Amino acid sequence: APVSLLSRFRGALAAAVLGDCVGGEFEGAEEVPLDRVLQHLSGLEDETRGDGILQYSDDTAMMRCVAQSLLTRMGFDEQDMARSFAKEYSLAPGRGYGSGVIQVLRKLASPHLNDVFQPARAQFGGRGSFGNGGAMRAAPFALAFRNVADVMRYARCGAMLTHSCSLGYNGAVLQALAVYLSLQGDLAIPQKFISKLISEMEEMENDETAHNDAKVLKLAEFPYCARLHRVKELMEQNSVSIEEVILKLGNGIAALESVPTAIFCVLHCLEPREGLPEHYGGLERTIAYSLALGGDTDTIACMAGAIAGAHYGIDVIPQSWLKCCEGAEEAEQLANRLYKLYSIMQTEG
Ligand code: R7I
Ligand code: MG
Ligand code: MG
Repeated sequence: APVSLLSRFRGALAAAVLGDCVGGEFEGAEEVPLDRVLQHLSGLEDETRGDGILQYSDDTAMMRCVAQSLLTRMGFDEQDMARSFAKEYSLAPGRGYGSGVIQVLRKLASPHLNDVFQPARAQFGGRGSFGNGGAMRAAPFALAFRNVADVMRYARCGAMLTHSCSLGYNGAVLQALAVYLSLQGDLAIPQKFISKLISEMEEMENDETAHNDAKVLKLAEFPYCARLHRVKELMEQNSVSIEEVILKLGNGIAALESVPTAIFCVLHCLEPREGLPEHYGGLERTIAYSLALGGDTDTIACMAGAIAGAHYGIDVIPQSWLKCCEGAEEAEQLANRLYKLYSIMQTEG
């Protein structure tokens, strides 16, 4: 049966939280044997584990702020979103935030701040952060706006509240775009999906600031497009090793080293793969595969989860897995509310 749009909305946010919660176990691990991943995941089926035993991290905390702010303001309001991030951080500073972004979040709490984008611009010697913190929370933008230009524009602005380097905010744009296309059912034709991502990112990266950042950081001229072309090449290969994925796409905390990787995880797991249990569906494969890459596992699984969840919908996510994740239920509720907002926008044109 076709997957309803509401099911896709709920799947996107719930699977993002799932990825964050189950990925926390391996964050920063260099190599994660598949056996350990599968053991970790099958442990979630144990009834005695109790509700919400796996805590969410900064990825989910900030994604919730984005969704909440888009809902209460019925659109993007930078002041409100900035305040929401700052408040969330002050209430729960121990969620594993990046070491740089903490300074931004502290400054955003100041009542005397006029320009909410200024603290982000002061990061890392004035170039801004290229971390994946903008991308990890970008999914709700794809659920809040009808057309692709708005999704991209506001995902960019929302990321710039903490990540002013083009590598940081363009990673967020790419992640929001991937979720958006997945919601539309575009993953049914993977080649079309990746080609659309490349053509949109060609436009995003055709920009003086982006070219300059790429040059300073000694990257290809169109860094995201270059990575997406590698994703395409890996898709065309008969077999791909974990080592090759890490080498060609990365698994690190930089947005460039993780957003294209998350996209690859989803595409690679559309089909059954050797080493992954036969009873796993695509969503379960995507989560397991993301963890097996090691590195920034919570964030890569969170981003891959959002894209995959938007494709498969909520109904195929194992209930036992969701039950173990703190905040999974709230994510579904936020998705329900975003769906309502989306429906209103649709009728009003
Ligand atoms: O990007 P950010 O919010 O971190 C997100 C990550 C996710 O994995 C979360 O799960 C959490 O664990 O953290 O936080 P930032 O502090 O902006 O960036 C993360 C890290 O990337 C920084 O602490 C730096 O180590 C590195 N980094 C940079 N290093 C040098 N120069 C980011 N930008 C730069 C840079 O310009
Ligand atoms: Mg985290
Ligand atoms: Mg992380």
